[in-house]
Amino acid sequence: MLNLDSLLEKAASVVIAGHVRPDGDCVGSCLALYQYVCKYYPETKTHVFLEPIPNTFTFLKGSGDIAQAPEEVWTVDLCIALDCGDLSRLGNAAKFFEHANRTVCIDHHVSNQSFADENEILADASSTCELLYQLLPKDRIDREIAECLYTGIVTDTGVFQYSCTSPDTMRSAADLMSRGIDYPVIVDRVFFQKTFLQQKMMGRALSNARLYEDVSCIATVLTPEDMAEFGALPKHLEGIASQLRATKGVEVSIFLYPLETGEYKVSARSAKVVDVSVIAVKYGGGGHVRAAGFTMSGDDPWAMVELLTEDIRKQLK
Ligand SMILES: [Mn+2]
Repeated sequence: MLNLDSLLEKAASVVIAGHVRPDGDCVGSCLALYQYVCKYYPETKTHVFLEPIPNTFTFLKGSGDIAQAPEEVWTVDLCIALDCGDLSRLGNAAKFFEHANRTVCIDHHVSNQSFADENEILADASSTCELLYQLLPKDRIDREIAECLYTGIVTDTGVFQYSCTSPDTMRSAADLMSRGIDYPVIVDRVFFQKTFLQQKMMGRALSNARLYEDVSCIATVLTPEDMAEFGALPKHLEGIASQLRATKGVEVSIFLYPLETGEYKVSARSAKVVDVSVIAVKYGGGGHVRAAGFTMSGDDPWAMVELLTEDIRKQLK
């Protein structure tokens, strides 16, 4: 297994970064490692670069130190990418990765091609936070680090519900619970609480949904008009893809929403049979067997859905 301490001991400067549009596993793993480096390597110049994080995660220690990767790049001794399936998904922080003296990648995306000098990729791990928990010395995980790791595990397992949840996941989470974290509050904040605007967007997304019974698929689209009507941003759409997937009798759920670039972001989920990561990779995205994402361009999002139902049909044959 990757020995993080042997790398950190030699590094005078460290940049920690995660994927664009950071989720709970990305924020949790980056902040857990950031706190670890700050606490045990106080002399090291440490930065954590992420795109703006959802407000949900601002309760985690160190979140106030997160910055967006600056335009001007400098060379650091060590750049660590977390929860990031490929280099381009690091966004602006990719430049720091490319200029770093040494690079590390810690990730659980099945599509990860091991793009760093040192890679710890475990597709069987529920989350990057579970993997990072395995890598960190247990006697050095304090309550605040445990909060970050637990948050990431809760996010990526849907509160220990998805099939990525293993006995090892539960053992890791159990140990983290024993470190004094307020786990009911974390679960409620991270997974269940929604703002009024988020609830309204959920309602609109569900009422727009269409059922494609021949391929056991439910799909929905939020249009730029839907977004404008409520003044909604992509960050207000958390949880919609999972809610769709919970439709009885449905194998695949597809959720499309517009990005500022004019493209559509596609979130795909599956229940048992279809490997949505295969579909995601076909369109230049990535992810996991049961949850994957990518972008598509065009004017007619429902035509994109039609295209995707053909990809599903091929797998169902
Ligand atoms: Mn993850």
